[in-house]
Amino acid sequence: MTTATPTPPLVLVFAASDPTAGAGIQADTLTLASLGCHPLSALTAVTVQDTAGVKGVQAVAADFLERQARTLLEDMHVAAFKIGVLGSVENVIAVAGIVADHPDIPLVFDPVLTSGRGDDFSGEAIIAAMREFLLPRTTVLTPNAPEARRLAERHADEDEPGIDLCAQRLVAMGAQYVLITGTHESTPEVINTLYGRDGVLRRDCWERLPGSYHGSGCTLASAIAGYLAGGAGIEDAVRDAQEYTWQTLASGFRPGRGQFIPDRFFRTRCAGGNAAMDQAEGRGDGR
Ligand code: PXL
Repeated sequence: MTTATPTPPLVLVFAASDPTAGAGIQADTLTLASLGCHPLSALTAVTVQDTAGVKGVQAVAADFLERQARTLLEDMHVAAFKIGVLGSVENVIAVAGIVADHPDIPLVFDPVLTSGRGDDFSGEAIIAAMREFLLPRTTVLTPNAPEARRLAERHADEDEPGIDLCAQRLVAMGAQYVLITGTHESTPEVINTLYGRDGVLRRDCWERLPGSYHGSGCTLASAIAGYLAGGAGIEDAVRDAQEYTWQTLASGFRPGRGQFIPDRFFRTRCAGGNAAMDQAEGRGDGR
């Protein structure tokens, strides 16, 4: 009899395809694999894009999305969920129904409203469905500051609410924890703040790197899901995922004419475990 290798923690990702593998389900898969999890996927939408921008988005039919996820959940024991771009109101409702059937599995929700380059992913109807159906089931919500402002809504008689107030509102809508990232703010350092029911739990400052990166939010949210799947508590998972993400960005590369892509395998490459690149270097063809 052969001894089976123990199964790594399984994380089920609901997200859209990004063919550049900078963001989207490919980014989640790379991140989770590099952290020692096994990534399962339920594809929500297909995009056409390069490193400069999104050229097209097509949502997967909600019933087909639902079949992808339920088939996996009937077969395997999932340790965490991660949700990214959903692509349609129907998909938000389908995913909310699925995760509601598994209330004990921690859920990291990255409410992607636009790509980092401003391409729209979620119109007002999708945002309203996220508020109503998904926030109440979210363990950790990971908006950037502009997404937090849009999701939290400005009341008719007020100026733009501060970020702490937005977090408070998102917690009141049902998210257990909210991690607001400061990448899009004009502060000299990037400041990320984790909120819980009683307010701020931790605030982490990171050196702002000079490049423009594609997929940093996907990396961060899936890393949190990966650490939670491995058994970490919320605050540790958030701290370790930020550290990991910063390292992927610091090792980022620029494969095309557009943005940099985080290197989720920076550790393996440092250790020389990099067969394809070693071969290319051996050939000396400069590629
Ligand atoms: O980075 C957010 C994001 C998530 N998912 C997909 C994307 C992007 C950004 O472009 O394309 C599929």
